[in-house]
Amino acid sequence: MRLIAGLTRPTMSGADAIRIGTQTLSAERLLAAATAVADDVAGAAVVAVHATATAETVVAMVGALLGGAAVVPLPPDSGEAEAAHILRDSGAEVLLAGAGHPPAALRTVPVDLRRGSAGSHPAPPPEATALIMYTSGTTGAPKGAVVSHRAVEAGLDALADAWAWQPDDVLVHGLPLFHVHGLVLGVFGALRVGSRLHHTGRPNPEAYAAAGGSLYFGVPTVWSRICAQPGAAARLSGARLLVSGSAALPVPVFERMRDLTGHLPVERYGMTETLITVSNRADDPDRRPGQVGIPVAGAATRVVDDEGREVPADGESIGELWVRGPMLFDGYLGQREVTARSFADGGWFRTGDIARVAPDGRHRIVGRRSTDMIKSGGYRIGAGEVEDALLAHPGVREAAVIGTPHDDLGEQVTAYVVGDAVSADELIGFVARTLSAHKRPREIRFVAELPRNAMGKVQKRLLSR
Ligand code: MLC
Ligand code: AMP
Repeated sequence: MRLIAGLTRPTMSGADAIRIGTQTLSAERLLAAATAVADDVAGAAVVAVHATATAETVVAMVGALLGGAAVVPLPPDSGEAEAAHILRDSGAEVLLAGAGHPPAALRTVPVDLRRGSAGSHPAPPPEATALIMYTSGTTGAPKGAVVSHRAVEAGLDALADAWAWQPDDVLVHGLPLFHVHGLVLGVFGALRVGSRLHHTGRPNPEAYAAAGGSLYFGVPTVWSRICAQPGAAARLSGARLLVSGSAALPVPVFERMRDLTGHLPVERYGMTETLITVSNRADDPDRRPGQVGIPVAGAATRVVDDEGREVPADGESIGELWVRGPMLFDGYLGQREVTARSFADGGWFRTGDIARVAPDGRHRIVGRRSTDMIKSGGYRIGAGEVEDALLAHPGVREAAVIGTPHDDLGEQVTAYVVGDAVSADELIGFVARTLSAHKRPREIRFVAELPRNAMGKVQKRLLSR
């Protein structure tokens, strides 16, 4: 399978080509165990994977892909409502899970790293769906972004070019295995390039420092925590490239990284729907804080005003960023109209991010069109989804959710609630159990009423940040 072509590289020889926490896998073991999974799921079109940060998850995903299925990563801490939605909406026929997964209303097949099969399965065509990744919009339940093998391959090849990512790199990160960053780049990137992977289990500064890799991935919260431990940061000075993405890297964190590690971090910009479309390059030492770089190979961008007219690349004019390229998704599963609305003529995807471009082509992301999209610790969280979860609690009469500034997480989920005799802790726990822990409000502000306009619509701009 082309997606994992790097597995046969000489760099992947040895018992620990893949290291996840304390688990190790050789390329041969991964392929044998994954082929056994492929035998198990043969004939299934859509397979969900309980996506813990374990070797079982990697084996399950590779196996499902080898078997010709589309993989749906299920965040392991998904609450009942979120998990039920993802499994139902995706049409998953089987759930693959390691030991200790919660019971699911779906045929569950255990993944065993010791099994093996020498069976063969026809390679999926480039247009086949590789992943259906659930991602929050401004309202409603998460939508499934349908991403093809072609898109993943093109996206990863473009990054290998931008970052001079070679088989002799050793990739280190500790990000979750159910989003683009940790999964597509952080697992499939290594398997495609053929560079060894060391996943640290959690993205802890000590674990990053001890890993001794050449290429490191982190979200800004991870880099900020590493910089708060100068001893750990200094141990990254021998790396080749430190890459930050999924949210804006604050200027002081960029500067601390430079001072403590001697590296100018490589910032890059992407989305679930588009994979990574804009990045700084390894061969360009002129990396400045706040700049996310230039379009990667095969990608193109436009920055447009409200009428869709391109604004000048003068480093000043701002507009919505549109992107195009072979790494884009095919659409939202079962949502033809929403998909159509998210594209402009010519195959341009409307990102919803506000950007400006300098005359030399370097991009900056300066904000988002909607206040209802929150980025907390690099996780994308829709305000509407959290409001719906809060409103399902009997003690909540009204709820309005916004992102407020947070030193560690970038933004935190803050909920304004009109409630009846319910505590903040109760509501925070309720959302964590209904959706997932990272979507829980970090703060509840109880109010007598929400500010509304004459039409009755909540005026979120009047809620203090
Ligand atoms: C705390 N916990 C609770 C809880 N309070 N659980 C239930 N109810 C409560 N009330 C638990 C959590 O389950 C978790 O357990 C632990 O406390 C800490 O969780 P947390 O609060 O989420 O940790 P935090 O410190 O906030 O995490 C920071 C972080 C995390 C950086 C580690 O935000 C993270 O992993 N971010 C990465 C997001 C990411 O990969 N985004 C990429 C999107 S792709 P436990 O068991 O887990 O310890 C993308 C495209 C692109 O954006 O461009 O890349
Ligand atoms: P997700 O769908 O979780 O992949 O989140 C995508 C969003 O993350 C984008 O629309 C941006 O708002 C944000 N994002 C990703 N990378 C960056 C970056 N380098 N700088 C600023 N925002 C980013």
